[in-house]
Amino acid sequence: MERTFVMIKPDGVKRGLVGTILQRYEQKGLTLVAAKLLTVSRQLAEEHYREHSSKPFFRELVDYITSGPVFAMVLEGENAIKLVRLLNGATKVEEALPGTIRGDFATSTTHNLVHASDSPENARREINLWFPEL
Ligand code: FUP
Repeated sequence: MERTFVMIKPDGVKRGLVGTILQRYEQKGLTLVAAKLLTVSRQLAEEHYREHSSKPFFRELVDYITSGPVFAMVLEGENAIKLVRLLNGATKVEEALPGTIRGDFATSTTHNLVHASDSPENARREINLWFPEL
């Protein structure tokens, strides 16, 4: 069993897509281990996205992720990290295929609805950062 950190970003919460998105993960067979709705501090946002701190879009990314509540969760299942990223779809909006969450609901690469850990190392780091109690 593998665990991954997943977040429905502020546009997903504002658009009322939490239930729809969560349903896709659950229907696939992933199990919800922990979840919370929270407004993200700049400190947490900058730590979460620290690998992007030198990128031109970093400020916009931090502004966006702190702009309203997010729904953060930990999902568990076999190959959970890869599976969630498949369900989410490609990062770039023009590459996200229909049938994926981004492909079906997102219209912007920055406002792309969901985040999920991309490796076992990052999953560990992100779960510790967002759910230190686990
Ligand atoms: P992902 O792992 O799919 O979240 O994608 P990345 O880690 O590559 O990017 C993190 C976030 O940066 C993305 F969710 C969206 C944002 N981003 C941009 O705003 N512009 C870009 O050119 C690339 C990424």
